This record gives sequence, C-alpha cells and structure tokens, in this order.
Amino acid sequence: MSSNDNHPRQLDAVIIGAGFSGLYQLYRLRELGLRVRGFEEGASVGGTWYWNRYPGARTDSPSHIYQYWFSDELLEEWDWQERFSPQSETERYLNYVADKFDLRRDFSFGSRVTAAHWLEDSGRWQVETDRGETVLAKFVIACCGGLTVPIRPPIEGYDDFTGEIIHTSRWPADGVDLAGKRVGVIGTGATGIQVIQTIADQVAELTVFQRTPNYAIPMHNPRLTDAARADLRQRYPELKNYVQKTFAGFDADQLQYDFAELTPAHRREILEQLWADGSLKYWIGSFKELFSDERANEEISEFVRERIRNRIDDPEVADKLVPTDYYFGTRRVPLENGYFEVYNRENVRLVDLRQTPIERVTAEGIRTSETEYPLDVLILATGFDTGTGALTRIDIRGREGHSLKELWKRDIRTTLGLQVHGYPNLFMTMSPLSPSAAFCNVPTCVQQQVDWITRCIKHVRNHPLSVIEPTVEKEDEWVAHHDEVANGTLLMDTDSWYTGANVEGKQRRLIAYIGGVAAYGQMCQQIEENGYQGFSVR
Ligand code: NA7
Repeated sequence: MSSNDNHPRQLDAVIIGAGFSGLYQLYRLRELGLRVRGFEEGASVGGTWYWNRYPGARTDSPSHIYQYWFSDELLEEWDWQERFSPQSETERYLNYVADKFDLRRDFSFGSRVTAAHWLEDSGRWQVETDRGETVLAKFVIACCGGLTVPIRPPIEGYDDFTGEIIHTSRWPADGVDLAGKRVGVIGTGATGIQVIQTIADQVAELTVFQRTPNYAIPMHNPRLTDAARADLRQRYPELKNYVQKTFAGFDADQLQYDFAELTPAHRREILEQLWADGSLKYWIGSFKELFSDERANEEISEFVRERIRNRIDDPEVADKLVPTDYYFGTRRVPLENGYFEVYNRENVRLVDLRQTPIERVTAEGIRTSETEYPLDVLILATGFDTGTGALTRIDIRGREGHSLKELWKRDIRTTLGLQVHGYPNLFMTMSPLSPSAAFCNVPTCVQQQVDWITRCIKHVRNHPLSVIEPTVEKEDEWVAHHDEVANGTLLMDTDSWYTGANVEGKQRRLIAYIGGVAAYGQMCQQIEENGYQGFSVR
C-alpha cells in the first residue's frame, strides 16, 4: 500500500470518503476493472453515519428507500427493523455492505485527503493524505458528503469552560454519561431536536439555547413486522424506479392539485392526511405551491403552528417555539418524537437567544445578556459548513493551479453538481447545485450520480487522453438555470444552511438544485445521450 514522494503509486481513480456514495462508487469502478484507492478520515465505513452518533440520531427518510438498489441479494438479505432507522442500524447496514462486497480492502481508513493537484502534463491528479501518502490518479471522485465539516459558532470563551463541550457530529463512540448532569444544548435544527427529545429525561437539568424555532412534523415510527417487510420487499422493484421520478427522491411525490382551485375544507382534509402519515410527506409530498406561493404556504404553515402550540402547556413558552417569521419548508423540516412536550418538563428550560443573546462561554457555563446558566456539559448542535466545506478544506487545485476554495469563496459554481470547469476528471457527489446537496433522499441521488459518473468515466476512457470537464458556457448555463429556479422559490428569503447564511462570509446561493430530482435526472441523461454535449472530452 505504501508509496513515497519520488515514486507515487499510479492509480486509475481515487475515491474520497467511505460513506453511502464512496462505497457504491468503489463497487461500480471495480466493475470497470479500474485500479482504485479510497481514502477515509474515519476509522471505518459509514461517512455521516459513522460520525453522527449523538443520542437520538436517526434518518428522517424511511429505511426502505434509504438503501442501495444494485444487489437483489442484498435487498433480500437485509431486514430493516424500524420505519425510520436509528444511526446504529444505518451504520450496521453500511458495514454489512462493505463486508459483503469486500469493499474495505481498497480503502485506507484514518487517512484524510489534504490536497489534490491536477498535473496538466501527465493528465493526472496528485493526491496527498495527512498520513504522508501520495498517489497519482487519472480520476478523483469526491464522495465527501454534504454534512462533513462541523461548525463551532464564534462564541468567546470556549477554552474557559471547565465542563465538557461536544459537537454532535463528534460524539464519542463509547457515549457520554449525561445522567444527573446539567446539560446545555445550542441549536434546534434537525440534530438539536433529536438530541433534546432523547436526553431530556436522562439529565438533571436541560437548558436549550434557541435562536430560531423550527417547524417539525411528528414521526410515526413503528417497528417493522415480518408482514410489513414482505410487503415492502415486494415493492422494491417499483420503488427503485419511482424514487428517481419524484421531486425529492422519496416514496411520495408533490401533489398535482392546483392549490387555489380547491376549497379550504378540501385543502385541510389533504393536509390532515399528509400530516397523519408521520413522515416528510407533509413537506416534499405536499402541494407544489408550498415552495413558491406565499398564500398557499401561509395556510400550510399555520396548520403546523396550531399543532405545535397545542402541545405546549405554557403559552409564553409556546410563543418562543412557534415559528412565525419564515415559511414552513424553507428550512430543513425535521421529524420529531415528543420534542415539543419536552418543554412541559420541570427540568427543561428554553432560552430564547433572540431576546437574550449569548454573550460568552464562561468557566461555569453560558452567560446571556440576562444571566449565567451553569452547565456540566455543553452540546453544540450547531450544524455544518454544508455542500462546500468538505471540498474547500482540501487544497484542490485544477488547471493552472487554480484553487477550488478560492473559486467557491467568490462564486459557488458547479455543472450539475457533478464537475467544475477548470478541474478536469474531478467528479463529486452531494456537491453544490445538485439536488443531492439538500433536496433529496440522499441514497436516491447519490446512486444516480455515481451511476452517471461511472458511465462517464467508462466513456472517457475510450479517448486517447481520457480527460473530461464541463465547458465554461455549460457551467454558466447551469448556474443561471439553478439561480432562476432558486429565485422563484420562497427559500432565498430565509436564512439557513440552504442559503449559506449559517457560515459567515459564505456566498448567498441556494446550495442545492430545487428543480426536482426527476428533472435533474433527465438533464443528466440527456447530456449522456448527446455524447456529453457541453463537456470537453480530449
Ligand atoms: P442546522 O440545521 O444548521 O442547525 C444548527 C442549529 O444551530 C440552528 O438551530 C442554529 O440556529 C443554531 N446555531 C448555529 N450557530 C449558532 C449560534 N452562534 N448561536 C445560537 N445558535 C446557533 O444543523 P443540524 O445539525 O441540526 O442539521 C443539519 C442537517 O443534518 C439537517 O438539516 C439534516 O439534513 C441532517 P439558527 O437557525 O442559525 O438561528
């Protein structure tokens, strides 16, 4: 496995990351007979599901569509236990896949890629890791995930704190004993909600520091019986195709009704049905106007607000928890399980940071503009530098030494999230400006992207130089289309990780393509059918 700087190992392809997409990418490139090496920072496979082992971590996608479709044998063998799988089960699944298809032997674990430089003369990428390994590869496929780089908000005083500070995505594998402790949680996104509802009855005191309240949908999460699994298995062949034809890669699609044409009573009936499903259907399988029409969305939002309010005993606390200044679904909607009732507990208090902002972390805990909250443990559920972070922390230099980090600092651009002009033979999954960066059931989209990338590499290898990159015109066209679609939605008016507002200085551009998974898939297919029109193959 070793190489040295004088004679770096020659490979056909390097894969960065051993999560959902990296494992699948390796499987597909092996089928092409390529010499591939994967590098993974974690000690094992799993990606997001390796790192995010905080209490209550769970998928918000149903397990029967949060899986691979490529092997009938695998589909037959693996029994999902719950409708929505906990982290441990998804991680176990990915380990099972890695073992079944013998994928580990081509990955170096505990190895973070630090640099990738395009060498024009040899038409190869020189890839370096933090373990001092250097390899040369014709192709690099960055399968680094979208939620890879945790954010520690710029609050003063972390080093003064005498207790423990833990970011949710760096939760120790052997757990943290929270029993009897005074615990603070900053952040009430999808992660914060899962943590809070899980630990509230384990800790002595829980103080939640909330800046923005969240709309959330109650999760209906039955254990799967043998009969339910058999029924789902029968539907696998149909589901495999169906998810690719929907708006968000789910097992439900947007409704085709015209919102304004229905009576309010009929609309309410439909909303009730969607709500009762206990899934993200209320969001991504709902009225299509939800994302673009303020009046329609207001009605949909109000329906949710009522339901949140009804679950909270203290009207003053309810006022803090009910979102009123942004529209439902314009930020990531979490599923929850008893989250709002947590605030009816004696040992839980909610600190509204809009009224009393955090001033600093102290030796004892957190000081807001009003008072100091003593804590033993501070949990940061403060999110990620999504979409761009995983790649900009690698020193990626394309033609003429141009840095991807510098480019994306000015202008976050890609061609369908698959490639970037100026970075030949660099492919990516879950990257900016594709649905997979946010608006997709991740396995649906990464499998589509990996399949596209694999066929593209197969095609390109027939050319003498085997180099492909999008033309600048094609990229301009994609970015313009992306922006036009994004600007037609209500999302751009809301601060969130979708719009880059959670990272200081990040360009405000919708991180993911919101024109729909089905439409995106068709555009990718057309490019392929037209002989990679808009891409230069040399
Ligand atoms: P999110 O959705 O980015 O949520 C981060 C939370 O942390 C959110 O409530 C933020 O409040 C809060 N936050 C961040 N910085 C601060 C500071 N400085 N002060 C107070 N509060 C802060 O991350 P998650 O991990 O929950 O979810 C990420 C994705 O993982 C999720 O969307 C799923 O796709 C899975 P804010 O909203 O910015 O006011």
